[in-house]
Amino acid sequence: MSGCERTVKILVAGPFAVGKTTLVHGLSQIAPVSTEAEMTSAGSGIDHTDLPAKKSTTVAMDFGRLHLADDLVLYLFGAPGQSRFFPVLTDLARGALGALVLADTRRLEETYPVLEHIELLGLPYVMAVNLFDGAPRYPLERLREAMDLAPRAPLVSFDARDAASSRQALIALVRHLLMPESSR
Ligand SMILES: Nc1nc2c(ncn2[C@@H]2O[C@H](COP(=O)(O)OP(=O)(O)OP(=O)(O)O)[C@@H](O)[C@H]2O)c(=O)[nH]1
Ligand SMILES: [Mg+2]
Repeated sequence: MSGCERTVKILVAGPFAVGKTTLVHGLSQIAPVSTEAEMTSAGSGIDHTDLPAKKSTTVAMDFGRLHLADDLVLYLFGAPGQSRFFPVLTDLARGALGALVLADTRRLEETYPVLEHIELLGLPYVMAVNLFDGAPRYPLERLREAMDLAPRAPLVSFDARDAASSRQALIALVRHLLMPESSR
């Protein structure tokens, strides 16, 4: 490790099943830590147990590490999505410099409470729309209005299954964090 290497903690937040674990696992250069628990009928009516490909959910956190540049290492902390886990989100946010807040255009309203919580914590953020196959596509400016984003919070779209695309979303966040606080 070089002397001038900087390590930065980043929170990856967003509602249930939006692709947080997929992003952290796709980008991590170490074996990622995951805390997936199998979804059972106990979650019926609470979680979307109707998503056929979704067999597990994050109950504590995802953890991964990514060398984004020679002198910059990101520690990625993926939070659980459901609002009953917001205390975990609060704990994970401690020491984080910023958050990537994921959204799915089929269920945009589910991102509001997460966004509100991140704003309450005072964390700078970038909203990243994960483009699921068949999900509606909207111009980013319309999405910005619909989500009532902070005027300077960047909004990007990406595909969590594609590491290069996820990387770009994180670069947008790092660029935002590098701006002087007065212009964020
Ligand atoms: N089509 C498509 N599927 C995706 C994408 N990202 C994730 N998935 C799938 O969607 C499901 C949910 O992904 P996860 O990464 O587990 O979502 P999560 O946000 O970590 O979910 P929780 O931890 O339960 O809140 C998985 O079956 C993924 O394979 C995407 O960009 N496109
Ligand atoms: Mg997860």
